[in-house]
Amino acid sequence: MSTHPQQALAHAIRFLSIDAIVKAQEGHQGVPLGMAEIATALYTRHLKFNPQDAGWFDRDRVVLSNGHGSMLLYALLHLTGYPEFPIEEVQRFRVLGSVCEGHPERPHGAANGIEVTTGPLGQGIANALGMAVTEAYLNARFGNGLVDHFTYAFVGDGCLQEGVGQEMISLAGHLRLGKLVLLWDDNRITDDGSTALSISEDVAERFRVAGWHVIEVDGHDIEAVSAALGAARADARPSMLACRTVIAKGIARLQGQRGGHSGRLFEEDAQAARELLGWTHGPFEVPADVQQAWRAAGPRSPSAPSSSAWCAASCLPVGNRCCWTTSNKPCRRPPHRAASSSRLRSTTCSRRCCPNAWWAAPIWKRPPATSAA
Ligand SMILES: Cc1ncc(C[n+]2csc(CCOP(=O)(O)OP(=O)(O)O)c2C)c(N)n1
Ligand SMILES: [Mg+2]
Repeated sequence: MSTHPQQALAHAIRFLSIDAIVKAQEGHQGVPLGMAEIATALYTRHLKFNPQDAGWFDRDRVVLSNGHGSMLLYALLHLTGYPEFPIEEVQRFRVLGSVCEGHPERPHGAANGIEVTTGPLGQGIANALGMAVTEAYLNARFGNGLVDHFTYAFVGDGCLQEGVGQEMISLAGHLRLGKLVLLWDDNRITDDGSTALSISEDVAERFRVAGWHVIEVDGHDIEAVSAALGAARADARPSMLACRTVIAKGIARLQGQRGGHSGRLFEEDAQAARELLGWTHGPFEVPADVQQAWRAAGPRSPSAPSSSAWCAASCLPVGNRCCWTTSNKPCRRPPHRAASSSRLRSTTCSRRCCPNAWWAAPIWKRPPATSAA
């Protein structure tokens, strides 16, 4: 196993997932164990987010299209410090009423870090496409100072076998949605067994011919995944990282096999994984240095992300009036609420302080083609 300095961060995802699944006596370990390094690279090096302000408008979006791997998301939300995901909730994985449900559920009320309800394979990548279209439109309309975020989606083999997946590939390539990045868990296994049983085409090639930027990478190499994410963000085309992974990595009895998807895990598997990976900590225990490194991931994000900081930076005051409020007080509501759909359609703004340029900007146009790498 790798001696990368961040390897313990990935293992924290692994062992929280194993412990929660053993306790629940069911769950899908294949995704969190196979994508732990990918998620570590994304959240600690690239993602713009603020656990203390989960609904901050200009946050990067993360969609778990392979929603059966929900423990990946819950472990991340716990480790990075989202208040609704204390360790007690992780321990209640799959218990009725827990926020850690079998598949992620976006709450009706305040944002908690789950961007969208996922479960039907492929649906999440269509959701991610919609989010990326929205960002591109609002970015063109309001400018980088106000709207400038990426949409990342974790996707599995199953998502890319669904019809909706192909529609998404086609439209995102056509629209050149450069801020859409898919992270494909290319483990060549589904719950039916090897993907060779059901698909023989070159999946990455489908993306290439649709105008995507495709990078093939070892999904267990944190450094390589991080470099690929950097390249993805710099490219004007939508990007797909084909991350070669081993399903259920760390569970010797099941890894790389069909049973890795969701075969029942027992205490003995958890113990064997601890020995295999050199994890000396007890169930649901995250060592302080690892916990600290995870907690630093959100504040590390650029732009001091929070609704108030972002709003203060985005509002252009006239006198001491704030663009998004009628009072002299600082912004209370982020513009996405003030900018209702009817106002978005209008080309003029009733607020004195709002630059007409924002509203008069032409609706989003497809970016020009760039030369293929
Ligand atoms: C539309 C749809 N059909 C079937 C399922 C049931 N299902 C859940 S996971 C899964 C297999 C997914 O395989 P993959 O994406 O490769 O996940 P992995 O086994 O790698 O975790 C299936 C068929 C589903 N969730 N949605
Ligand atoms: Mg798979």
